[in-house]
Amino acid sequence: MLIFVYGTLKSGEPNYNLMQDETSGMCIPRGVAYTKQKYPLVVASRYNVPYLLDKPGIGHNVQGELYEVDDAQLERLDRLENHPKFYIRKDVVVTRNKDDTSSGENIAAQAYFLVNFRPHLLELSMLESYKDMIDGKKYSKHKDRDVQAPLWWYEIHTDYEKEI
Ligand code: PCA
Repeated sequence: MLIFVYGTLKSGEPNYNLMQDETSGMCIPRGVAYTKQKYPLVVASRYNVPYLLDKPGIGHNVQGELYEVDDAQLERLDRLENHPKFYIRKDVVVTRNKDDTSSGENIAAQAYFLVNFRPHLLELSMLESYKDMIDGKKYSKHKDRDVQAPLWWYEIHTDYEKEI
């Protein structure tokens, strides 16, 4: 299947190593793509994590990268993204050309969305394309976090109560 990555899994970003290590799964790059619908893409929470919010029609036609993955690689990505507890992997339609978002080809892929997000996230600045250190916000990798999931998830999730 095709997975559309828009955040830290993109080439050059902090979790890209997961897309490159072929020992535990297949992951073939299939180029840059854009969501056909607009979505809010924000960087939020204490660890400056990028989130694609499941709210079509707001934000930008988000730029990302397509990868063809097998079940083993998908399982690995699902583990990193904590699907389906934190992000939810859902269908998304993308296209190769930025100018094609209103017509043109439809490519069926899946992406990791934040579904149960707190409304304040919609007040943040919405990106067209993620890059670590945007607005000085540096992403913290899981191993560098002082508070582990799900204890800090209430910051962005409606499904978790404040625990710390
Ligand atoms: N990793 C996934 C979702 C957000 C993130 O940082 C991605 O790059 O698509």
